[in-house]
Amino acid sequence: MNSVIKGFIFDLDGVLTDTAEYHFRGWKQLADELDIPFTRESNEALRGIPRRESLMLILQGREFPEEQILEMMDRKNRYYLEFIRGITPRDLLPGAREILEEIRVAGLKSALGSASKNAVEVIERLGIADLLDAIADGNSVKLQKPAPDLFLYAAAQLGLDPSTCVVVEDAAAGIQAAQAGGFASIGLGPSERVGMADLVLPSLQGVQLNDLLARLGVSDAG
Ligand code: B16
Ligand code: MG
Repeated sequence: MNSVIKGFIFDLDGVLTDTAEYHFRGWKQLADELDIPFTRESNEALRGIPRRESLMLILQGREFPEEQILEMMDRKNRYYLEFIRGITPRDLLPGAREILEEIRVAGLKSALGSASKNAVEVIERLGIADLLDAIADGNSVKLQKPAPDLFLYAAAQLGLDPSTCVVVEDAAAGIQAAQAGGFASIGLGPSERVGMADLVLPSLQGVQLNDLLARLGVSDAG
């Protein structure tokens, strides 16, 4: 791992805010309409997984023509868009704004690295658009996590080498993507899920930049 860190790439859902609940409600409404069983427990498997792949997991091998697949994805997204209309800065997860501000004050860079095609709308509603130097979202690259492409795109937007960036993720697929791209990684959540990250924390609450860098065994560029 490089000993100098110049930037951070943050996942959105599960790291900066908890849109997972709204994704769940959208999928649940669709699944109910299709009479397909779908529970909060099965929703856990969709963490960090893009829209089409999420639908495939819900359909569990049931086959539909492409036209209907597209309609289902669109229907779920319409429900989701309704839910996220209510997002405000109060929906930031504890510690999220504080660490973004600390990174900015320290002269380091921050980017978003989210699989969501709705990420820009969410960060604007959260009021953190001005704290992010670059956006990589579900529209930025073709290959999604666990492929490293999204994070590589984010690092390129920041003008930084992957070895100088830390990815912060809550999903196993996201940590795999970070490692595949040569990034240092911080996993938020239980070690059964993100235990392969370089550093595992319960959340960003109370987290301080210097402490993070020290625990990763790196220093900042300053
Ligand atoms: P959309 P992240 C992911 O966000 C969510 O965790 C996942 O549940 C969702 O299906 C995916 O975005 C795509 O979202 O339907 O809005 O394009 O964790 O990568 O920030
Ligand atoms: Mg996530």
